[in-house]
Amino acid sequence: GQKGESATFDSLQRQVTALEKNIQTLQADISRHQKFFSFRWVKSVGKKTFMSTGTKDSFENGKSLCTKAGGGLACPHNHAENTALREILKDSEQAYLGMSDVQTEGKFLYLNGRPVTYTNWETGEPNNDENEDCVAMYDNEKWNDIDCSNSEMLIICEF
Ligand code: 293
Ligand code: CA
Repeated sequence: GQKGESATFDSLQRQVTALEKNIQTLQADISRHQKFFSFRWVKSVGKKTFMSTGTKDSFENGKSLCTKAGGGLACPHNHAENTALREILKDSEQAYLGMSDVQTEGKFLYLNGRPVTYTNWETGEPNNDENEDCVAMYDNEKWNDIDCSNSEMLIICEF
């Protein structure tokens, strides 16, 4: 009868109102978490997210740290990604990039073996100064080839 239908309608309306309130709370929580995580160590660009724990280490240790976490060593493939990565660096910090020319001097390859397509070298780099096979980003967003065993490089991973 009509009474039953309107009781069902009232009940549904209350449920919808309650759900709307839940969604609002969740959206506020998500927004707060996004602000918290993007404060320093996390930068998202397109479908990629760069993340650092603040650890400084060598190229090999950095690679394994990122791989174990389910990602890879940060590797910008275009200007937008390069800028996002730079935003994680504090003044005078440097970070290893996921590429090297350890196989053939002067031929930089991504860690999957494909040739590097986007670069942002500092003037005069890469200079292979005393045999440098790895690449690090300076805090000015530019790249320098550098020794792979330098353990003072910030490790930034990508996911
Ligand atoms: C040389 C010349 C410097 C340069 C440096 C780096 C080392 O010392 O101008 O900054 O190499 O390329 O990776
Ligand atoms: Ca160099």
